[in-house]
Amino acid sequence: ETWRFALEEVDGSVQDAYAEEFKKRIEEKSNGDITVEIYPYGTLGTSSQLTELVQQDAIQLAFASPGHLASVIPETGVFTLHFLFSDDNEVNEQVLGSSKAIDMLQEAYHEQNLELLGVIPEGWMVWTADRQIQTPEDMEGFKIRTMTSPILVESYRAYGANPTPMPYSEVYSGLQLEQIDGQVNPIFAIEEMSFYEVQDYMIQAKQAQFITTLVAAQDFYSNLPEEQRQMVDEVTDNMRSYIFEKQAQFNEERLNTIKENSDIQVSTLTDEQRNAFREKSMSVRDTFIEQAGDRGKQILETLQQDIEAAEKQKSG
Ligand code: 6CS
Repeated sequence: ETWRFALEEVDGSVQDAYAEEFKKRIEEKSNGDITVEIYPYGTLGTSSQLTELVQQDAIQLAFASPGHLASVIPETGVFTLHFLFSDDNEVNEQVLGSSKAIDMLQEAYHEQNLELLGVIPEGWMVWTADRQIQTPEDMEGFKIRTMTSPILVESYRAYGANPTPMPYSEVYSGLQLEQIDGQVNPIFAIEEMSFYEVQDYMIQAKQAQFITTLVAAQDFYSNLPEEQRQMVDEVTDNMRSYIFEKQAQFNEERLNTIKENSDIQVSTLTDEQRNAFREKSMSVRDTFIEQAGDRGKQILETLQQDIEAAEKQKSG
């Protein structure tokens, strides 16, 4: 039996590291009854197309990042809201692995023929640009590529930027041809997609994590024999700590690679500078609730409570 697993990222990415380890663990545990075939980004289509293929059970497993998926499941847009999650990514990882908000979200996935298997942070979203950005004023008229969900577009409109949604595969050429002035992604992706080669500035504002979701075709998942379903649940649970360490390692190492291979200017916003963006970002929560309705509102509030509680607990 073959399970097809599609990635929204290329070979060597965080999603690839996840899939390779998942494959290894499943193939071992099933004593070779199951083979996992991995399809890196570019082989099957854009993120949105991959989601459609899973909905049809043409592919059994895929990553479906809220930055795109919120076009289909608006509730997932919660993961793209700015200044919602903790500045401490260990807190975020803990909340994403345990919050009741994830169960509420499962309903919304089921309505779209998808089974939600995990919510996974991949690192801080970092701006790359053709100019220095330290204030919302610096974003005035800035053509920033965003993922394709409407709520993300609103997040950058709130800063005064001119957001341009497009698929991941078009970003490099968009930057090179100056159709866009900048983009936003975690550091590992900025390195492996070579965006840093065609940009002059990298700005770390810690406004959001890149959070992805792992999905299965719902029919596939619910028709699995009980012991295989348990195996999938167990493996995906245990994968959490594995991938959390990997993403931290990839993001750290590749910042060095970028610095070694270019003279891109890397900066980090101060708390005061971040606050100016934070203030502007707050109105986007209302837009999110308009788009995601009551269930979206409940998910947002549950996450807020859980993040706050986890932060308190950690600081003692
Ligand atoms: O920017 C994007 O569209 C993509 N970025 C990453 C890091 N993963 C998948 C996503 O589609």
